[in-house]
Amino acid sequence: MTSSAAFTSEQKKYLASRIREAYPFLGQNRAGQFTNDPEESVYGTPLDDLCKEEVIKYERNGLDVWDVMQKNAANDIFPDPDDMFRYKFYGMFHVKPAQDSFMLRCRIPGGVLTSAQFRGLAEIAEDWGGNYTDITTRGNLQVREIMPKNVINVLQKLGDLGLTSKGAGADNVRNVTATPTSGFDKQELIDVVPLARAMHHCILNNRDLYGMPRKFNISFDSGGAVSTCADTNDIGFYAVEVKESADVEAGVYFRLQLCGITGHRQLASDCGLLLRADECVAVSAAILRVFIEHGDRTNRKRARLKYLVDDWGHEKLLEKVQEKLTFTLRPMPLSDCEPMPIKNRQGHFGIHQQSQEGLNYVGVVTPVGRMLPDQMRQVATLADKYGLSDIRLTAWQNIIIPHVKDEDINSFLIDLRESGFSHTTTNVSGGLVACTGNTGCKFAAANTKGQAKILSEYLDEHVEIDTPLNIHFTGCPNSCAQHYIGDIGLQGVPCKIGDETVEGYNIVLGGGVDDNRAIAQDVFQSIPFTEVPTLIKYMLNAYKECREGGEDFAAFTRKRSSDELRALFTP
Ligand code: SRM
Ligand code: SF4
Repeated sequence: MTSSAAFTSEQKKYLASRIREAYPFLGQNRAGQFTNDPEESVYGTPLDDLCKEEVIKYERNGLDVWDVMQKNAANDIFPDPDDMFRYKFYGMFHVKPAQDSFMLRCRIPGGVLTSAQFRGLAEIAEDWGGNYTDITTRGNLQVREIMPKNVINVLQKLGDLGLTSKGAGADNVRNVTATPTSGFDKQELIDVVPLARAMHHCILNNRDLYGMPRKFNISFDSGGAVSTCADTNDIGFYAVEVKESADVEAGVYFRLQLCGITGHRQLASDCGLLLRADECVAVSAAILRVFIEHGDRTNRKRARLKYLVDDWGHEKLLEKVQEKLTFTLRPMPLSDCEPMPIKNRQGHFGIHQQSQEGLNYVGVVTPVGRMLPDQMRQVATLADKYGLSDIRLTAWQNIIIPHVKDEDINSFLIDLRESGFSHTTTNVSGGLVACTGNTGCKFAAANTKGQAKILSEYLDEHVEIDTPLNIHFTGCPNSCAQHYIGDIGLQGVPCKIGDETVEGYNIVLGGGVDDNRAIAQDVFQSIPFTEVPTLIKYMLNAYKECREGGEDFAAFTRKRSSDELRALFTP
């Protein structure tokens, strides 16, 4: 703690009363809260009870460090620990000891970029970063190895590109995701990019929507073919069709799902409401404000929406949300809606016809999301030459280039190949997702990105799999790459071989999202990575031998207990 810790509780109360006398109504306090009682509590939590991060936010709002960043940039120094936390309000993470530099996390609502923005991001990585970028599991982009002197250069350029990183880290609503094929997907019910953008701007322009009790995720699913994993989010909107109902006109609406948080082994659940598209942003803002007012500010482990709803239930939460709305929430059982369209698990790569006659989108494989600036420029050129300069990033850490004409497909593919990219991949590599891992993240117990590539190359060479498979590599229990939704999920752990500690994984099996939803079950613990490729090869061969009909790996594993799977899959 910094300055406030220097005062006793009595002194703080005295100072608070003096400030109140001098300023009877302060409006919005430093924590971003609208109040006339600014110095005694943060949304009802007494100052003495606040956890460390809340004290930091209380002492100075994370949005108010621009001058500090400028000064530190001029002197090429890192901030003090409190400002280090506040820098994350600008998407700047000091990732020491993994790397003694900043990582920039952008905000790219719906993962939608123009080719000019893509080129600009490549330049940021080249001029001020480590000369590479990573697509994240929220269809977003990170640039690493930024030195303190370049923080302002990077943020200014991001602004010049029409992008921002505000609220990309710390206790803020993270990048708003949307189905990456929105606007051109043959099976979508509604284009959800406008909703993701509206949500993004609502957050950016309401100061009270920063500095929540903890991070928060919002996602919009269009009913399209490619998953955006909306049910792993705190709020997941799913487009649905209502054909016949006494209560509403036939049409497309949204279901509201709440409290997805897969690191805590929970997918979001439907809360019994039907929303019109134009109601979704207001409902999200109301939920955020209820969470801001009532979320736990004393214990970080219980500060996510899940724990408020665990205490209250959906009903009480929705009552509080209703109080903040100017329209009445509309209950409707999920069973009164048409079944949600099924996802195409390979829809994020390969060539797919669009809803627009004669046009196609092409999913380009970018293994574990890493790209070099030159590769990014090549993608931008392809999007300009064959498409409408539109580039989409997916939660599967790859790229989609839409609007390629039928007659141009062949030359597009030739150019794509010449750029060193491919639109085809195997059932293993196509579903490979990996978090940053120990080359960049201090929490990681393993080199997730590197080992994910080694594993997929090994499996591509040694096993033939005829059904899509998602393999998720997460470096620690935080679950950034969502191992609990993988057909195969690997979570990094240190392992002992004799006296030596080596990188290894716990392995979970049978997870999935959307129409295939399930939290994977724990099957293997502490397997050194050197043994992982052969173990998974054995697993996949055993599955192929024992499966019934064409059942996929997830269906196969879900029919069996953890003990049965361990027995069957142990070589
Ligand atoms: Fe994450 C913390 C990377 C998506 C759950 N996550 C971190 C930090 C910031 C660790 C740190 O404090 O230094 C990682 C930075 C590594 C680095 O330097 O790159 C990090 N998380 C990532 C990314 C980059 C993984 C990736 O390679 O794609 C993802 C960035 C998404 C984005 O663009 O915003 C990322 N993290 C997620 C997800 C998935 C999602 O958001 O859809 C989750 C699980 C969902 C959830 O709601 O929890 C996730 N990250 C966490 C947690 C655990 C939070 C919890 O309450 O359990 C932490 C730890 C924390 O917040 O204290 C964390
Ligand atoms: Fe870091 Fe753990 Fe997230 Fe991987 S899962 S990026 S190791 S915090």
